[in-house]
Amino acid sequence: MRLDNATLQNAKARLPAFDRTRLTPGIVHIGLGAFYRAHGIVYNDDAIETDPAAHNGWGIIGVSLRSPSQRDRLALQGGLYTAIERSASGDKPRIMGSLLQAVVAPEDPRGLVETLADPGIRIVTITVTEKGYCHDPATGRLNPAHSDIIHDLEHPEAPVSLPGFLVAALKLRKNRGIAPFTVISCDNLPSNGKLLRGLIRDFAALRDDGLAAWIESNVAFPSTMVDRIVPASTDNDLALARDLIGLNDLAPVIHEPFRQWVIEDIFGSADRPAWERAGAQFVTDVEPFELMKLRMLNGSHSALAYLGFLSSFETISQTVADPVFKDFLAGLWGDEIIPTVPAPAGTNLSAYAGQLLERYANPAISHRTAQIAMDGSQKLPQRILGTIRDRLHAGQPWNRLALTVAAFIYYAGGSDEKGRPIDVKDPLADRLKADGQDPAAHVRRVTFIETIFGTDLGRDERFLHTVEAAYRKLLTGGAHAAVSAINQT
Ligand code: CS2
Repeated sequence: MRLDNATLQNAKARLPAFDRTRLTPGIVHIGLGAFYRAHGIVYNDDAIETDPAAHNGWGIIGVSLRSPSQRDRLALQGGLYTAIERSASGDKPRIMGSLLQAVVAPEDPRGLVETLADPGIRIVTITVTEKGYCHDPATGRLNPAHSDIIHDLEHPEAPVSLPGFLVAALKLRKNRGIAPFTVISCDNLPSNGKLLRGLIRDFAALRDDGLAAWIESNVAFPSTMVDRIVPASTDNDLALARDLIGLNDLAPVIHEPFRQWVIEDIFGSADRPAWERAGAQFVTDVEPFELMKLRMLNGSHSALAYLGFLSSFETISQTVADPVFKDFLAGLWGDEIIPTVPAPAGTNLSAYAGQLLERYANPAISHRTAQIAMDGSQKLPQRILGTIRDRLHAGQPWNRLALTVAAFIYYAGGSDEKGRPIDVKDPLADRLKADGQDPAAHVRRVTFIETIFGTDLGRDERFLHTVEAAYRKLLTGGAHAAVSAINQT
C-alpha cells in the first residue's frame, strides 16, 4: 500500500497534528529538492501544529523549475511524504502535511505566473541552489549573458528562470493592485535576500524601469541562514521508509537531528506563519550567522568533499573518521577560518566547530563527498575565497585553504589520482577541465576565471604561488599525503 491521504492514518510514524484538508495555499516554494522538504516544510508543519486554526492559510505549493520527478512521485501521494531523522540513536519517521500540491514550471509557465500572482500567496520561499540565481558568483550581479535570462527577456510571460518568474508575477500583482509577496531566499549565498533583491532589480530594469522602482520600494527580501544536513535521496531510502512506516513512500527524505533557520526580521506588517514557534530565530542582522555558517560549515564541507573524494572517501562521515582529516579540520577551523569570523551574539565559535564535527561524524547519514563537490565554481567564492582574501589582507597563513582550492582545481580537472575519470557536475565544467598543460599554466588558467576568482586573486602572485605549490603536492604525493603533511606544519 502507498502513502496517501486515504492510508495516512495507517502509517507507523508521527502524523501531522492538524487537518490538512483545511489548509489553503499561502506559500509558493520554488525548488522542491530534499533540503526544503527536510527543513522549510518541517518548520511550517511545526508552526501549524502550534495553532492549526491560525494557520489554515499557510499550505504550500511546491515548484520544480526543471524536472518532473518530484512532482510525479508526490502527486501520487497527495503531497505527503516521510521525513526521517537519523542518528546513532535510531530513526524517527514523521509524515509531513503542509505541502498541498507540486507543479513543474516548464509544463505551464504562464499558469505558474498566475499562481504566483494569486492574492492568497503571501510568501515565496526559494531553494534553487547557487546556480539557480543566474548570477556571477564573484560579484553577486545578474549575468545578462545567461541563456535563461536571455530567454526570459524575450519571453517575459513564459519564463524559465527564478528571476524571470518572480518579476513576471510581481508585474502582474503591480498591474492588478495586489500587494506583493515576501521573497525568502533559503540558499547558501551571502546576504541571500539582498543578493536576490539586486538580481530582481537588475532583471526588472532590463524590462521596464517603473517595475524596478516599484519592486525596490514595495517588496521585502529578508536574508536567511538555513542549516540542516540532508543528503540527496537514494533508492535505499525508499526501502528504509517502507520498513519504518509500513507503507510505500516514493519521496522520503533523510536528515540529521540538527536544524537552524535564522531570518531577517523585515516583515513589518506582512503576514507570515509563526515559524518562531518552531524554533526559527527572527533577528535584525543575519549576516554574522550567514558568514559563520558559510565559512565554517560550507567551507569545511567543500574542503572535505574535494580532499576526501581524492583520498577515496565516499562520504563525509568516513572522511572525518580518519584522524588525519580530523586534525586537518581542527587546523582549518581554528587557525584559518575562525580568526576571520565575528561570532554572532550568543555563539561560541569553538563550540560551534565541535558541534559541526559531531554532525559530520553522524554514521547514520551517508552524505556523499561527490554530492558536495558539485557546482564548486558557484560555491567557492562565498565558502573559501572570501576567507582567503581576509587572510591575505591580514598577512596570515592560509595553507589549508590553499590546499582546498588546489583540490577543487584537481577534482574539476576531471580525473582522479588513479587516472580514472571524475563525473564533474559544474556549469563551468568545460572551462575547468585539465588539458595536460603544465601545472603552473593550468592553475593560472583556472584562477583567471573571473566569475569564480574575481579580478583580484588570479592576478595576485602570492595567491598563485601558494595555490600552485599546493597543487603540485597533490600531483606528486596525492591528497591524503598532502593533508597529512599540512598537519605537521
Ligand atoms: C553542502 C550543503 O552540498 C553542499 O554543498 O555543503 O548542502 C550543506 O549540507 C548544508 O548547507 C547544511 O546546512
